[in-house]
Amino acid sequence: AREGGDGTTVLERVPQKTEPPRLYQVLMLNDDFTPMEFVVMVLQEYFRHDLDTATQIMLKIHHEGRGVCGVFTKDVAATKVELVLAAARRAGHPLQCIMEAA
Ligand code: NFA
Repeated sequence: AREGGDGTTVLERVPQKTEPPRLYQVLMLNDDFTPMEFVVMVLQEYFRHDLDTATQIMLKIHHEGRGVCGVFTKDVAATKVELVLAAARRAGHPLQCIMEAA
């Protein structure tokens, strides 16, 4: 806002130069030991997928080696990775979960 010279106030639009936040994919990697049911549970509990979608993602990981669980801002993605790894270790499974710039 600036003074108009005649006692009025002039409001001007300032160009917004903030970029949208970078996004990160959270992926899980296949292994030979983690039970399919555990992976499906993780996809439902931590990524809010329904049973059908979680099963499809799990099978994609199983067959292709990796699959996207979701796409998030950096802090949220990092937290998801930590939560998944903690749950897997707690359950005694070697499941791997990583994040990659989208
Ligand atoms: N490959 C695992 C099995 O046959 C299942 C699995 C799927 C593990 C996706 C990790 C990720 N029990």
